Amino acid sequence: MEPVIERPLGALWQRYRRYRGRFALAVLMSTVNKVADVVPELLIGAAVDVVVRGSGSFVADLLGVDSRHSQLAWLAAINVVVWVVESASEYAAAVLWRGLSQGIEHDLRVEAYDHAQHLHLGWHESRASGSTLATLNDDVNQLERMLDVGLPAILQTALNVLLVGIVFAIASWQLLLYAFLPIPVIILGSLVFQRRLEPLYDRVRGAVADLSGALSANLAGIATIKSFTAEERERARVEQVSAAYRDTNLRAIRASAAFVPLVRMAILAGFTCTLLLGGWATLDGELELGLYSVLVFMTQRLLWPMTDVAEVLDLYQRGRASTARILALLAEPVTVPAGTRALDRPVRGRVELRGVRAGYADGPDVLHDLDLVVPAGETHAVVGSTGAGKSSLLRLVLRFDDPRAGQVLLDGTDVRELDWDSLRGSIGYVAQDVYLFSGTIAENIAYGRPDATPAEVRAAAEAAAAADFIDRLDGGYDAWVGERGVTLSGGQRQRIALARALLRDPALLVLDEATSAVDNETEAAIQKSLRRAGERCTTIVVAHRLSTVRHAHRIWVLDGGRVAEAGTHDELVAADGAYAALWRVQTGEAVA
Ligand code: M5T
Ligand code: MG
Repeated sequence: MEPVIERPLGALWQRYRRYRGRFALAVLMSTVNKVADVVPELLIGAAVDVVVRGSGSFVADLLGVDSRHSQLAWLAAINVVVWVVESASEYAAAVLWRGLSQGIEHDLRVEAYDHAQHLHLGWHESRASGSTLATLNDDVNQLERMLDVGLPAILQTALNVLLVGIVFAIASWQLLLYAFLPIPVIILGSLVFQRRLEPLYDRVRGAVADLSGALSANLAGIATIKSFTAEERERARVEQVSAAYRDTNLRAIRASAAFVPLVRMAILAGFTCTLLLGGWATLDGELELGLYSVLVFMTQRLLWPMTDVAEVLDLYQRGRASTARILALLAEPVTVPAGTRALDRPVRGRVELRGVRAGYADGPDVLHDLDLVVPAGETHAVVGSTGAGKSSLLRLVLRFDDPRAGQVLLDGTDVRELDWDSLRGSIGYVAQDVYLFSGTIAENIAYGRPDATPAEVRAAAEAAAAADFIDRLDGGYDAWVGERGVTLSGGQRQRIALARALLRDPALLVLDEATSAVDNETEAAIQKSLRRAGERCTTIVVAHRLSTVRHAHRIWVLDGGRVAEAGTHDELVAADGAYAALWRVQTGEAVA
């Protein structure tokens, strides 16, 4: 279950306290800007007043200037200054708000990615990678519009109401009431709409994650789709997910768009009141003409931006839904936290499993009551039919998972107590499905030791019997592999992965079918160098091809998550059990 985030924007505010100074500055600039924005309107009124009343005008009183011409010149001068202030503060506000939104977005993206990296492997495996990607990318970007456009707009509207309210209050209490008539309606409407929109936008964000999940899964499996000519079917599936996104979005848009007419009707009412009642009052001599014109302009200026309230509400809801998803990811607990103990150096690589019982998620046990010891410096093999639990056992040693019962120990210390550097830093691991990063061959080999010299990289490649084919590649060690470069064969990829593990010079080498895809001759070459490497480290090898493991100090035969037999190759063949039967099949004796 995903953690539920109550009041996500409040939580965001708490989280980014460090931005409060910049936030305050942005608010200040927006305020200056807004004030400077209202002044010209007042100046219009004052100008009308000058023309109408002359030496009795407001400006004449204020500045003590009699001539109408100089009064107007004064007004023009003030106007120029105000416009300069307005433009400068507008620029400053825009830069500050954008900087704020970009900064928060960047921090959130990096923090969320880093947190996701530390989450349990099982968490990643249990959900579509595209859905996590949607949160890290799409949801984070969604914040931009809210912080960039939404927040300043809310602030501007609030300031508008305040400033115009002050002017009205000074002018006429009655008109203040009329002009502000629409505001309670708009506020009430916003609250109602917000409640209605909230679940709709949560669903929109969910649909985005589904869509992104489907797309990235399909792109990753494009070769399979083609080989089964499933393009039509996949198109239909993507169409379906995309239609679901379109429809949830449309529902949200329809609901939020209904708010605009409501706002407009309320505004119309307020504007009509000021226009008519104010006009009548002026005709009756109760209101100065200058003031009347200011009030009419002001009502326009006050109410017009209110139509944006609907759009801002929309931005706010979208941003809120996205923030909730990002914060939910950040609140996801790290269920396999690092320990704090460091191993004494040099690490020897002794591995022990004591009464280990393990399984995945809510599923049944995959390993039952497993006891197994790999003394330091020895090479042990784990064999058994597919699904017997070999990879699961290795995952426990690397602590990708924790056992349900029992203990996994490295050099006599429970792996749960070890820090990652002592545990994973001591292990060279080649996974059953090799992953190469987009980059050069050399970068891939040096992935676990980025400071390795070219000579060390070459030596590791030679030990993995990869040097020959790398030399033949266009570009050699600088050839690009992975997403943007040459695609290597299965066996070539395995050898790069093996070189990568060997370059670490690990205390414990863990190989999961690391040579399954190479030919017998290459495998023999690799075996030779592995035996040499094995003199310096402890090795656990999983293999189906028994010739790979026959020289191991000890072979553990797993069956259904239990140790069925264990011993050297010769002992197991002599025991004439499951291993011996398998050996006969592989050497062809059984056929005869
Ligand atoms: C052993 C189950 C799998 C199998 C059993 C990795 C993984 C495995 N399993 C899960 O339920 N979730 C998982 O994420 O565990 O699987 P294994 O350890 O991968 O078997 P193996 O390595 O001996 O098999 P193979 O084919 O690699 O030789 O029941 O469903
Ligand atoms: Mg496996």
